[in-house]
Amino acid sequence: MRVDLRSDTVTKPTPEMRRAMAEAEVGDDVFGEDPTVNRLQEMAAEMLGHDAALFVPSGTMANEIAIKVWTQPGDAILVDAESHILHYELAGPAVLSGVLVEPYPIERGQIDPGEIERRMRVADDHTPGTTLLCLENTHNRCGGTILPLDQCRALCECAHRYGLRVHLDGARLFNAAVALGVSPQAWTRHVDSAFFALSKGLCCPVGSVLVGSQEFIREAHRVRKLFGGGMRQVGVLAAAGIVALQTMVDRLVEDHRRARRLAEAIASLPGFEVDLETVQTNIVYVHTARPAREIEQQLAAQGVLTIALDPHRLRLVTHHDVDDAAIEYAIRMFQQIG
Ligand code: TLP
Repeated sequence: MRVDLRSDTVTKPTPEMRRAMAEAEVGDDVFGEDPTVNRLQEMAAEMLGHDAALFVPSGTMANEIAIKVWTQPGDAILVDAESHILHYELAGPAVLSGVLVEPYPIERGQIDPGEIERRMRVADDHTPGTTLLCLENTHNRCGGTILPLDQCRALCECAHRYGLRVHLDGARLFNAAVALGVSPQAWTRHVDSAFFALSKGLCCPVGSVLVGSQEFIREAHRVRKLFGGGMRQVGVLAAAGIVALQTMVDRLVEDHRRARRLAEAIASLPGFEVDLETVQTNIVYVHTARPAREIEQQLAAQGVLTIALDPHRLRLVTHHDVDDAAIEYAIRMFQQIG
């Protein structure tokens, strides 16, 4: 058996998506003339409660476009110390936007607005001005944790009080929404820009959607071209995104249920520890007594694929293409190698 728990990015498009892709009406999207892309963007803007949206090739590009639009070279931006932007985007903010990235602490997905306030810089002859606060929900490196709604509101209020913009990395925003049984707007109504990924738990082959005001999206469209992300008859991809928003959101609860089952079973085994409180959606971090790389290899030999992210930390992500039988098999393999 092969059970791929490395990431929800490994999901394949469903048969319904493939049909929609084959039949998609298309046009030149750089001219704004692809009807399928336009429809996806309208749906996304409405679901997230913003005026406009832009289909982009990846989540990384969505974050980097937002940073570019909201800043000037020499500005400072605040990102949490475990964020995707800081860890996995190749210093994009420095390279692409020329900004100083200033990390603030996050603890098991929790952020203290006081820490944001302490790091706020007002521009003068010596100091770069802070112009952007970035948030992440769900939080990848904290274990798929959900940004508490009251914390989101408090953080945005604090940032706005100082004239900062707020961008939300919502790669897995729908996981958070489904887990709490609320609309994604519960978070996005407070922020100036946000994106969600289609290519993770929602199973699309490619794509993310960035939302914001008309003015923000107009500028984001220019920056997308600058970054080489202007695609042409891309309705063939957007068509899968429409199917995803219609059919793949509610089923994310299944991924969460399976992540919990996996987490509880592994937590009971010697040599492994799981902080069950952080298992709120589809990500499970396992702390390993032995080197994580060794466990990763032993599991892989049995067909269970995971990622050793840190020397003693293994990441497991549940998704559409991992069913109950696959989860039980993975648990048996943990028992066997333990
Ligand atoms: N995350 C990937 C890897 O890059 C780590 C994964 O397997 O989880 N924001 C967040 C919170 C993400 O988790 C990711 C992807 C991105 C942005 C970037 O999205 P893509 O891969 O579409 O550029």
